[in-house]
Amino acid sequence: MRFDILTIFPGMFSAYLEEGILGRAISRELVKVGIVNIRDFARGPHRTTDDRPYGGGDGMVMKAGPIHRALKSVPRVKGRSLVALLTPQGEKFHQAVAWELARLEQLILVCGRYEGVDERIRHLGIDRDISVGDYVLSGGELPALVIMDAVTRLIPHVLGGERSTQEDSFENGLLEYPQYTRPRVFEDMEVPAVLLSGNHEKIRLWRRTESLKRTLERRPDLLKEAALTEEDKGILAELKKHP
Ligand code: 4FV
Repeated sequence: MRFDILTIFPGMFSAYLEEGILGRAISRELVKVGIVNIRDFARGPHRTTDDRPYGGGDGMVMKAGPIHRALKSVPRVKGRSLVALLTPQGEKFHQAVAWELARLEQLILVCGRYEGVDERIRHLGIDRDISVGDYVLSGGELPALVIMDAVTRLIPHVLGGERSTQEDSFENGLLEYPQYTRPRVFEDMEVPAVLLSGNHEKIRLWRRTESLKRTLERRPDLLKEAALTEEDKGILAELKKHP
């Protein structure tokens, strides 16, 4: 998978691309990342990438020209390639979208700054607008990193044998169950005995019950979409009887 990032702050990415799961995926060439500095495609003595909004108002708007030229400079990978603009006005990013994007050969992410980008850039090669959440950030760089992280984890072999995404929150439409590790007692709090029992069926049932309980308490909206088994429905009925 290849990510190409269009930004006026390329330095914001370096550290994140050298560390952790993303850094390792890049060093193992499971993922390639190209960073394009939009300012390199700006013209004029000051190579400006922004200007005042037509119609007045506060703040500045990113000019279409530098973004358009930067976008045209990105070599397209054969196969499925998509250009997304990160914006609060976009479709909401969630795990199913991450899976969809993880099936691409190339994902090009355009990071806005200032009050946003000139609307006309949307008609010049942007396939989708994506939002990582209903809040306003100072730029699209963090959303780009969020999407790169969530998508990279889903690429085969990135997580390696020791880890699969199957148990992740949202993977099965539910929140994940509580996790514990050594020491067995911490601050007088003991690890639930079932987890030390070695009884895999009991452990599986406890974890499923805890997932359903936590989802019912914190995100009941997810239960509508989740693929629930008859066993799940039985557990939920019990949970609702004894909240
Ligand atoms: C954002 C979001 C976001 C808005 C104006 C960048 C900022 C500035 N992007 N999900 N939430 N973008 O807040 O994706 O240009």
